[in-house]
Amino acid sequence: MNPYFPCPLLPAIGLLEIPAASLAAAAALGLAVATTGTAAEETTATATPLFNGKDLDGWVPMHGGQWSVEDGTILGRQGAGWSTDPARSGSWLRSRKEYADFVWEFEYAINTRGNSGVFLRSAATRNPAFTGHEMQILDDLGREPAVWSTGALYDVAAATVNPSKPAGEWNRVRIETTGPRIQIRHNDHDIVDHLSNRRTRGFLGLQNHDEHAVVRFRNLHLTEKSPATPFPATPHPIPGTIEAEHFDRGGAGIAFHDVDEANQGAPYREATQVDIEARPDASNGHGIGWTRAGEWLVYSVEVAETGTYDLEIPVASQKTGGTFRIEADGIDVTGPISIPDTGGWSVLQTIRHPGIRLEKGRQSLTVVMLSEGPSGSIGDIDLFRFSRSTPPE
Ligand SMILES: [Ca+2]
Ligand SMILES: [Ca+2]
Ligand SMILES: [Ca+2]
Repeated sequence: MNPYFPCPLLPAIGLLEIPAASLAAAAALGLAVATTGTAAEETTATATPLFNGKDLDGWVPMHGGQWSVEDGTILGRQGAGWSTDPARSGSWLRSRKEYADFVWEFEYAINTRGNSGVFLRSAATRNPAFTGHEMQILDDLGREPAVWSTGALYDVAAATVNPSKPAGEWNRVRIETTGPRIQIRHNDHDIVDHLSNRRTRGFLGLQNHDEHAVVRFRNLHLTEKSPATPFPATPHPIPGTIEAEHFDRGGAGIAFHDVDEANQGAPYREATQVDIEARPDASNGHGIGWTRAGEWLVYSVEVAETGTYDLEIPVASQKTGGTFRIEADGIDVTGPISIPDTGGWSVLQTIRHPGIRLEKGRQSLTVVMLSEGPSGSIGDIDLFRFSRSTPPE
């Protein structure tokens, strides 16, 4: 569903999950949430080079194609595998990290009759032109703008004018994202201003389209407008324990997505749509409840060393719960994890998921709610405890 227009109906099952006293507090908070939105979270803005001019550090080649660095530019050729099948991806170069709200500036040059594109907020699986968006790049100077011509959000929104320069010349692009809004300036023309119903967070990418196309990119800079930042203050160390209720700061679409605007639970954190429940049996006295398919939560972490980790998660569910997975910098590292019937919403039971491969360093873990079970929910989650796998590999 469209993540920006939350369902106003509160699922009845959620009312079973917390005491009546907390509901009154939630109602009061719900009003505050609706009026203040996510503006209360702090923002920072620093332009960062996405390309060091020397190598492809920070980028990940996907599905073949030939990528190289020449004369301070990223050069793509010998692309393969592209189609309009939303399930299949061709060759592209993906940013290692995911981004939400940003200003992305870069220059590109395309060869005669060449075809390329850039991706924004795309997933690492399926066709990135359809999980996020593709801004089209073609050698098509002088053609009428269409949803497939240069500058268009491919298949979605045509450019107001065709901004293309002749083949081989450098074109300058500025793409700005703000929640659902995507604005594109191309060679000093404002050509796209679109409200998207797709992902609000994902990878950036450069397309390597076919064996004829030769595309160059240079001067790639990104300004993150509202990056997710750790709560309460510093990245959660791994190995270590992450309270489920300690998802990042940054607000909706950046640090989390929740299907309804109100916090159905306890007023533990200000102005969050995430449903935090107070429960005396939980670590830190709180956990996450009212979990629904499509919701996600971001946690900034610092992994001590590359290796394999085991995960323990205290959960509660009345009837069999649903499934979720964990992504590390946007890559699925667990597959679906199922929450069992623990005997009731008030009964925590620790589930285990061994053998999770994590790379050393700072990164974002995203808990993605996949599907609801007979309980009508995914399940209540207290915390995530990571320990080194025993015996170590
Ligand atoms: Ca909510
Ligand atoms: Ca929720
Ligand atoms: Ca907790």
